[in-house]
Amino acid sequence: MASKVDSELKSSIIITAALPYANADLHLGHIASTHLPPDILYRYLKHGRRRVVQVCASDDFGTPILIAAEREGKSPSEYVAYWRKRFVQDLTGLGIAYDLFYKTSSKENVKIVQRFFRVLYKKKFIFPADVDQFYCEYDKKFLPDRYVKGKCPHCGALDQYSDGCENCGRTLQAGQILEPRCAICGREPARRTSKHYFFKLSAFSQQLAEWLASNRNLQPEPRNYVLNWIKEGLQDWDITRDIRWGVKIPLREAHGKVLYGWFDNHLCYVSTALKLSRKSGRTGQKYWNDSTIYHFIGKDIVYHHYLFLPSMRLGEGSYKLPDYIPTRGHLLLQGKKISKSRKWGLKVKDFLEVLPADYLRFYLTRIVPLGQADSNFDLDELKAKINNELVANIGNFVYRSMSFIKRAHDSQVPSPIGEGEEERSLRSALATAVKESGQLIEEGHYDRALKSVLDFSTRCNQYFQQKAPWEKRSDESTTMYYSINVVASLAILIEPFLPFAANELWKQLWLKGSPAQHSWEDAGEFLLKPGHKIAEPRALIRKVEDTDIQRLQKAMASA
Ligand code: B3M
Ligand code: ZN
Repeated sequence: MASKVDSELKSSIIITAALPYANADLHLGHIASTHLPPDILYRYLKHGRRRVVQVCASDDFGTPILIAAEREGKSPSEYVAYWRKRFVQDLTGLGIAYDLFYKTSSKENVKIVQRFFRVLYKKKFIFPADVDQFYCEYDKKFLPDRYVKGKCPHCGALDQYSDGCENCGRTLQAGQILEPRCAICGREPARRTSKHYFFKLSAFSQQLAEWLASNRNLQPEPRNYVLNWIKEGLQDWDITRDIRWGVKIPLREAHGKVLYGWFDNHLCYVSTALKLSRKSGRTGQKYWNDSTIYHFIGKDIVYHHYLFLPSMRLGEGSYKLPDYIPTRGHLLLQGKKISKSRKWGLKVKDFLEVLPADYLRFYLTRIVPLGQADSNFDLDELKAKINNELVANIGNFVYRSMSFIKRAHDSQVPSPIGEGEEERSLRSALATAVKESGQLIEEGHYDRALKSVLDFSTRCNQYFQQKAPWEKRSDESTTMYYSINVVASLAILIEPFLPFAANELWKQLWLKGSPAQHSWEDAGEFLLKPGHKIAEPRALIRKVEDTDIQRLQKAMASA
């Protein structure tokens, strides 16, 4: 991705992450592609005191959620409220700093969704058509999406939902599934005609192709395969469902239907961001259109974000398209695909019961690149990376420097006596790390940005080792002045990745405020003056033990 951040210094930035369905716990897959990458960018931008907000929400509507609520004997709104609360707990636990984690069922979202519908309908981008639908005579209802199971017409996989095949990944249109069965009672459903509304996706083919070709911030891989889909021809899109749980169709002849979840959910990016804009006193639409917009997603929802979302905005006409849609691949666990039905996954809450949030942030950032390739979460590698890089590299340098100051200087930062060759070289390594890591973050390469910070920390360890302050040479105070100051620099540089460790370190350095209040460039300055007293050093990061790994292994198999 090309970096535009510099030239956009004055404008505001809106960052969104794909909305989790309100029917299951967040697992590591959600975090790797969708919640952690934007949080690194957000935290970094805040260091520059940029006007940036980060929003997300629970995706509340849809058939699977309604079915699950019915099964638990809860009202759907009660059911989704439970999950939203769980999401907020997990995300807060991970230090993902949303300015607002809202919901697609909010009154603000319903309002904007209905407005979109009305405008698109008036402009004839939405039109009615009769469709053949499954209907269960026994349960007396229409059976959309997950209410019907059967055989995939493409690959023959059994026990697939009627809206898409988990096995071959294709989406299915109503009525395509073979050997259909009602998911509630198991009986074979009848077919009935029902009036639905369609969105004229095909009308936007050309505009979409132009936008995809001209927006140079988009990643080439998704751009190219989406352009291919357009070439193959886009199908108009059934945006109504015969259920009660959803945004009501704002027409008199709504036929007891609601809008399909993918019509309303991405508009929640807009409605949620606008709710924050009202707080800042700016009018909503202008705020949106003056901002740089990022939508972070996983590669499984490219179709929806590169086609549905922009075409609805183009058709309605008042909200600009995204500037960036950072798209990342799937996360495998121990080499295997995460799967609910195969009970293979790792929930955020289970991870946090065993190890601190920063460990997950660190490891995921290290292994997930910007791109479509899948990444593999491996427990042995997690242990090795934490113990060798986080503990033995950063943790070691920080602890050694601080303990030395405590022991040899009564916890006071000593005065340097001149600057030698090694000091000049350390300073220049610091300047490089600050610049390089910042640039890599702006380009979306968080893995490489973190590596750059780690390389600097390696350099700090070498400096300390070379200068051997314990030998009490004449320039020992210079060594310690430099060492403790680059410790403070590291606190700023690790903050987007490891916010908990960064803040803890800040406290131990007895500095005012927080590392987040400093600009990125401040990391290149020496913030600790001679005479400054530091607090009691404590090990920032503990090692990962075999018992931790065993507990995580167990949690994976029972996810
Ligand atoms: N809830 C699908 C998913 O969780 C969907 C994303 C909505 S983003 C507007 O992958
Ligand atoms: Zn299939």
